[in-house]
Amino acid sequence: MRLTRRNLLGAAMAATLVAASPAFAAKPLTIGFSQVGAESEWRTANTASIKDAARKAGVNLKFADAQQRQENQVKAIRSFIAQRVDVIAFSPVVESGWDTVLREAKAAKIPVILTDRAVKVSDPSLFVSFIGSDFVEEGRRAGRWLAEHQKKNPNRGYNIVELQGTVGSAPALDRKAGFLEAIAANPKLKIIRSQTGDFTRAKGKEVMEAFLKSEGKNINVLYAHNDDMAIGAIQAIEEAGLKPGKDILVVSIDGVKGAFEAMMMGKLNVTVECNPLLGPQLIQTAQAVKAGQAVPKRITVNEGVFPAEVAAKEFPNRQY
Ligand code: GYE
Repeated sequence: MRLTRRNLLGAAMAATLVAASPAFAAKPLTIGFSQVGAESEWRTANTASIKDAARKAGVNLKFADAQQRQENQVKAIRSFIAQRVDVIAFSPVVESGWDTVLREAKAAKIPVILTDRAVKVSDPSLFVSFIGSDFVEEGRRAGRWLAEHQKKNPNRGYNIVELQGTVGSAPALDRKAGFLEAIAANPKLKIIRSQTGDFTRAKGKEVMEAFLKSEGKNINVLYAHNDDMAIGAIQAIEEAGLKPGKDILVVSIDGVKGAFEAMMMGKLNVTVECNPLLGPQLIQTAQAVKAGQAVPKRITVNEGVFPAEVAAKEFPNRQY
């Protein structure tokens, strides 16, 4: 073949096409991700962050919504194993009951990354890394805010009602434990009722209605394990003819926009931040694991506490 300009051009074009064709490009990383559900504003932001980070990194994300049920997560993980994904990631709805399915993933040599919530397993090698917040510390921060508030009114007692998150979930167990620890030394702070509101607005409202029916004006403080339950409960408090944020102090966790709006209206007193934007860290960790690099077993997230006084100033900076 004579090397004419036209031939050269044709060869160059063909080479470019070959390089760009999927058969020759490096195989994209495939991650199977089992999400808890869509129970809260926090979860919506978490899902968006993960999908967005995967898209930006060119990762093939297989996303499954478990609708708050462990059995759906187990099914999703088994299907990811059958599909031979590169990495499995999931946010476990509850802490216990994962040994069997995680052993199956290990036997299939598929690394598992936990995001957001922890698991209790007999063998820590069943997952490579856990990326998420320190929920005990979040509970302590909520308790400390209340203990500080109480110091300003030292003679007053405070009866607290608690709206717990999903039964058996790491954030519900840990946020309860951290809060109790922070108020333990103060006899003026007393939890009089505690029940789950499953992290949703609807349940938060329903359970608060029941608390109000049985305890009425005895209630001085609501401690909610997330903002959505607090927002539902705020409605119940108003419907009972009381002022949330004043007649009943409201303390919650997450720091979603809805909480900042409630603070700006004087209906919520403080929210402890829990950052849902875990997508970029998850994708980076999955890529590192796939490349055979060592990753930290525990990756935490930096977070703050936002009382109502700073809500208006902070609101424009909020990303979720
Ligand atoms: O606080 C709550 C969500 O696991 C940290 O789950 C997460 C919690 C979050 O439903 O709003």
